[in-house]
Amino acid sequence: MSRSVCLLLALLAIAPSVLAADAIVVSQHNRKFWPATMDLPKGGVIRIVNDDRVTHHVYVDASGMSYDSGEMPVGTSLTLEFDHEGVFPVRCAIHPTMHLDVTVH
Ligand SMILES: [Cu+2]
Repeated sequence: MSRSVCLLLALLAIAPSVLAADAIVVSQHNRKFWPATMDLPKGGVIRIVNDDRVTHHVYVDASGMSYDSGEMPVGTSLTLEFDHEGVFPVRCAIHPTMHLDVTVH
Protein backbone atom coordinates (compact mmCIF):
# COMPACT_ATOMS: atom_id res chain seq x y z
CA MET A 1 0.00 0.00 0.00
CA SER A 2 1.35 3.43 -0.90
CA ARG A 3 2.19 5.96 1.76
CA SER A 4 -0.54 8.38 0.61
CA VAL A 5 -3.22 5.69 0.79
CA CYS A 6 -2.10 4.82 4.32
CA LEU A 7 -2.30 8.48 5.33
CA LEU A 8 -5.79 8.80 3.86
CA LEU A 9 -7.01 5.72 5.73
CA ALA A 10 -5.53 7.07 8.96
CA LEU A 11 -7.36 10.39 8.51
CA LEU A 12 -10.66 8.62 7.77
CA ALA A 13 -10.27 6.61 10.96
CA ILE A 14 -9.64 9.70 13.08
CA ALA A 15 -12.28 12.07 11.67
CA PRO A 16 -15.50 10.54 13.13
CA SER A 17 -14.16 10.46 16.69
CA VAL A 18 -13.04 14.09 16.46
CA LEU A 19 -16.50 15.13 15.29
CA ALA A 20 -18.21 13.14 18.02
CA ALA A 21 -16.03 14.68 20.72
CA ASP A 22 -16.93 18.22 19.65
CA ALA A 23 -20.71 17.84 19.88
CA ILE A 24 -22.76 17.15 22.99
CA VAL A 25 -25.35 14.49 22.18
CA VAL A 26 -29.02 15.13 22.94
CA SER A 27 -31.48 12.23 22.81
CA GLN A 28 -35.13 12.41 21.73
CA HIS A 29 -36.00 9.09 23.37
CA ASN A 30 -39.55 8.66 24.75
CA ARG A 31 -40.67 11.98 23.27
CA LYS A 32 -38.36 14.00 25.47
CA PHE A 33 -35.18 15.90 24.83
CA TRP A 34 -32.54 14.59 27.19
CA PRO A 35 -30.87 16.39 28.74
CA ALA A 36 -33.63 19.02 28.88
CA THR A 37 -31.37 21.91 29.82
CA MET A 38 -27.81 22.68 28.86
CA ASP A 39 -25.14 25.35 29.27
CA LEU A 40 -22.84 25.89 26.31
CA PRO A 41 -19.98 28.21 25.52
CA LYS A 42 -20.49 30.52 22.55
CA GLY A 43 -19.87 28.45 19.41
CA GLY A 44 -20.90 25.25 21.18
CA VAL A 45 -22.37 22.42 19.11
CA ILE A 46 -24.96 19.82 20.02
CA ARG A 47 -25.96 16.75 18.04
CA ILE A 48 -29.64 15.83 18.36
CA VAL A 49 -30.35 12.15 17.72
CA ASN A 50 -33.75 10.67 16.99
CA ASP A 51 -33.28 7.45 18.95
CA ASP A 52 -37.03 7.18 19.51
CA ARG A 53 -39.68 5.11 17.70
CA VAL A 54 -41.48 8.07 16.16
CA THR A 55 -40.66 10.94 13.81
CA HIS A 56 -39.55 14.13 15.52
CA HIS A 57 -38.67 17.66 14.48
CA VAL A 58 -36.41 20.41 15.78
CA TYR A 59 -36.89 24.13 15.60
CA VAL A 60 -35.46 27.23 17.22
CA ASP A 61 -37.21 30.56 16.89
CA ALA A 62 -35.34 33.07 19.03
CA SER A 63 -33.58 36.37 18.77
CA GLY A 64 -30.23 35.58 17.16
CA MET A 65 -31.14 32.11 16.00
CA SER A 66 -33.73 30.60 13.68
CA TYR A 67 -33.71 26.98 12.63
CA ASP A 68 -36.15 24.40 11.27
CA SER A 69 -35.10 20.80 10.66
CA GLY A 70 -38.22 19.63 8.88
CA GLU A 71 -39.28 16.10 9.76
CA MET A 72 -36.63 14.02 11.52
CA PRO A 73 -37.26 10.32 10.82
CA VAL A 74 -36.25 7.62 13.31
CA GLY A 75 -32.50 7.04 13.26
CA THR A 76 -31.52 10.45 11.91
CA SER A 77 -29.53 13.17 13.64
CA LEU A 78 -28.53 16.76 13.11
CA THR A 79 -26.03 19.21 14.53
CA LEU A 80 -26.85 22.68 15.81
CA GLU A 81 -24.26 25.37 16.49
CA PHE A 82 -24.97 28.20 18.93
CA ASP A 83 -23.12 31.32 17.86
CA HIS A 84 -24.85 33.89 20.06
CA GLU A 85 -25.15 34.36 23.81
CA GLY A 86 -28.62 33.98 25.30
CA VAL A 87 -31.26 31.40 26.12
CA PHE A 88 -32.51 29.35 23.18
CA PRO A 89 -35.65 27.21 23.38
CA VAL A 90 -35.31 24.12 21.19
CA ARG A 91 -38.66 22.52 20.42
CA CYS A 92 -40.37 19.78 18.40
CA ALA A 93 -43.38 20.99 16.40
CA ILE A 94 -44.88 17.49 16.40
CA HIS A 95 -44.71 17.09 20.20
CA PRO A 96 -45.15 20.50 21.88
CA THR A 97 -44.25 19.09 25.32
CA MET A 98 -40.68 18.32 24.19
CA HIS A 99 -38.50 21.05 25.70
CA LEU A 100 -34.78 21.69 25.50
CA ASP A 101 -33.46 25.01 26.77
CA VAL A 102 -29.89 25.88 25.83
CA THR A 103 -28.14 28.70 27.66
CA VAL A 104 -25.13 30.07 25.77
CA HIS A 105 -22.53 32.05 27.72
CU1 LIG B 1 -41.07 15.13 18.69
